[in-house]
Amino acid sequence: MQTEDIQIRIEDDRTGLEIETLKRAILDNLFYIQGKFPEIATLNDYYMALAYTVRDRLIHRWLISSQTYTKVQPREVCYLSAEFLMGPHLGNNLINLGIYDRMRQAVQELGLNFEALLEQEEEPGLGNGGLGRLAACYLDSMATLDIPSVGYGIRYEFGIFDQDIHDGWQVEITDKWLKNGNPWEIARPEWAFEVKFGGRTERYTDEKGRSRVKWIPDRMVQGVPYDTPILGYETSSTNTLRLWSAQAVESFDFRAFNAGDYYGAVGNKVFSENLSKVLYPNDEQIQGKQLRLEQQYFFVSCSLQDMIRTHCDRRGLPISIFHEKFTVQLNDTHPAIAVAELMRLLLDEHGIEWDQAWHITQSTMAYTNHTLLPEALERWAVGLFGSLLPRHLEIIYEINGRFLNEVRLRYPKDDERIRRMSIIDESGDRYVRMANLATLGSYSINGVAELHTQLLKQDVLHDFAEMYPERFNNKTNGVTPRRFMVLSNPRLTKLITSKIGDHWIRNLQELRQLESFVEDLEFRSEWRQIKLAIKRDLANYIQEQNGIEVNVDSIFDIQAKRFHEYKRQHLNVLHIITLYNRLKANPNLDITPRTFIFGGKAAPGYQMAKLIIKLINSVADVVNSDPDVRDRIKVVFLKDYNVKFAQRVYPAADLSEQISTAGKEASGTGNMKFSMNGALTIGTLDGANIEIREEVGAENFFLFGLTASKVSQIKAKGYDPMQYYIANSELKAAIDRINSGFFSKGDTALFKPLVGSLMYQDPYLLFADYQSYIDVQTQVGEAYRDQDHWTRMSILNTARMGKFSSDRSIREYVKEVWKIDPLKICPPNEPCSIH
Ligand code: T68
Repeated sequence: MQTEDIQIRIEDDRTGLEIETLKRAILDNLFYIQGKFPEIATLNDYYMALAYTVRDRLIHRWLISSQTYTKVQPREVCYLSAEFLMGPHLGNNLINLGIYDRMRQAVQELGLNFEALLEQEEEPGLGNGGLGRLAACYLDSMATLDIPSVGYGIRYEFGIFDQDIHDGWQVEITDKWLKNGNPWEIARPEWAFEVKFGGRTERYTDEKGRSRVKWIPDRMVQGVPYDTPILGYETSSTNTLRLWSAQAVESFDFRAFNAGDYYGAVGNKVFSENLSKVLYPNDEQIQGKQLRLEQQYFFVSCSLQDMIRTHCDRRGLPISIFHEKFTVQLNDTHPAIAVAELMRLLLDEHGIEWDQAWHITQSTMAYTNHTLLPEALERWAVGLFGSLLPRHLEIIYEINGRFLNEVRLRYPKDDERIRRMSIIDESGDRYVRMANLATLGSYSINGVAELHTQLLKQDVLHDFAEMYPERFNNKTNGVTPRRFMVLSNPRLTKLITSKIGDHWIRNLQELRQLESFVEDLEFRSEWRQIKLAIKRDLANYIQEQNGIEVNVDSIFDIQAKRFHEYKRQHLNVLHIITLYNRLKANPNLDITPRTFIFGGKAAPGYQMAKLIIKLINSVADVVNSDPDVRDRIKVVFLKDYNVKFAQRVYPAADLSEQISTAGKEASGTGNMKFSMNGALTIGTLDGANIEIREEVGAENFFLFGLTASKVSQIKAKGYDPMQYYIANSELKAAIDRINSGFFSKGDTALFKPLVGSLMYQDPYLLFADYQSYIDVQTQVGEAYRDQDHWTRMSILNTARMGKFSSDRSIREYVKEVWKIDPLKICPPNEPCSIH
């Protein structure tokens, strides 16, 4: 097909990529968009002008993409996620447009500081951690691989809180990320949808004499889409991130107002606008709050209505082939209500019969599980669920009834199995189990690393995997090398590219070619110099932020991730205290100097996680100022860990701490980002660590600890942490040191909850893994002394990380799950044909 007819031909300051054009465009946007002249423009005005200059160039590609999709009507992926942890857009868009260096020059020629402008961008922190960041990496890869896709989520007015530290404690501060405006989004109020809540259902007979159901809600909210363009790397494909913002519905408001219920009307406005107000800051633990279910249903309903409108109205296609044109990937169970909502839309709004509706639904949905932790498995009290979504509860009962009949046929008289597989948990108070709903409603169910998928099939979804083995598959996570190497580590990128060219950026397996440079003395020296320069940058940042001077020749030993007991930041602390005790006992002890760096947020209601942060800061205070230590160890807690900051941290690490209790971390993705940037990993056989070790080689990975199966065995036998405490003098000394009040100015009560939990329960087996961890840390210290050997291991880590590009993950989803063909988008102003 010739596509000249869908070319948009504009040749002006909004599209040109030459330095002079870019300069003119920035000044033009400063003038016309910001309404400022240079003499009075603030840094933010210049940032906005620069961002609009970049956005203009995206929009051209975006509109060509969207016109092409309208014309070709390809199959599309809709990635439904309650979280998208995008991080700053500007730098990434410049990389993907291929004009990073040119733009820097343009900006400098205008007399502006490019780095300061990049820094000026407020981070859109619309996610908690790994799950939200994975969604963002996948958007980048889908666009890069020319896969027509939309990311659907919520435009939270306040994202994940900013973290401050007061007296060693975490303090949460509201994240007002929209305060200076968001140049990357475009509001589309004309494409809003209404979402119903509460009320009751009514049966009626339609004109064809069929029995139908009508939902009469008692509240209504409007979802307004805000669109952000997502450009791929070295392609014109530009997909959409569509985030829904909740607004009051005018007509609904007026009805109450006319009846004299002014407060009721205003109340509805408050209810509506609260919906998308704030992201729930809890990762891996659910709270069962009504507002959270409202948020989930709100964005799911808007998104499905949007897909159906595109399909039926814009493309004029019959609803019966909806599943051929759309596939929905559910990012965990947060959007799992989509199963019931699509059924409702098909049954009640489109008048489709049950069996066909179920066929369409089940052929549309695919579900990714991200956790096995029981406290993170979503379930909603039936009462709450029914009062908010009465029609959905009926549909779920019907799905469940039909399903359990099948189970009964297949496994007669197995009541236990029926109880386990039911969507409704009836073991006590009744709950809707969202994982069961998602599993049953999906044609594909996947875990996020080999071990995780295996445990998922063995444990949480065992009965389902037995009944529908063909639906289960693994998709090991990946991360985008554009943001986490090219953008965040320009020095290393330049060195790599000077040796092997730049194809590795879209085909990460090509990093393997670096292996042939391992024996090259000069290459190793350059590699080492680069790491040192990056460490110097981080050291300056630490000096600025924390006022702590660190030794750049020490091992930068970094643990950066959300705080959770299963991630075992406190095991890391036990190692620090052990080293400290050794130095106190023997001040002349020859140890490899280390800088322990921590970053991460704790859920605001998670007391134990917050206490671990306090412990780190308390240990830091003591260790950093003890003259006996003589700067051989330093402890640094860097506050407010987010994407922006992560990009600074990964490249600077020598050692990456991936020390979760085996079987608990579904995959991990930080582990990949560190290793790609040449850090060595100290880690357990958990999540993707196992696959990373397989790739980089056991000799380039510091392994310690129990395996997942050993962990369950020990637990089954009855684990007694006290035995380890009694038998291990160094462990005992470390624990006693905390207990004695040594780190808490004599306050022996402060860390009691933490120490007590370890000594008497230790649910995450720190004591059982302690000695192994300490031993391997000793090996790390020794290995670091041979800088040349360490550098070889570092190079091999980077060289062998090709598997962990999110491009690989997305290729697997495309081929094995979604079955979508790539669709090339014509570059602006170049006639081409669509394949
Ligand atoms: C993470 N999960 C996994 N959850 O812990 C991690 N949870 O192993 C994995 O690599 C990553 O997902 C990507 O697959 C999360 O990040 C959450 O953030 C979360 C948020 C809300 C509710 C529950």
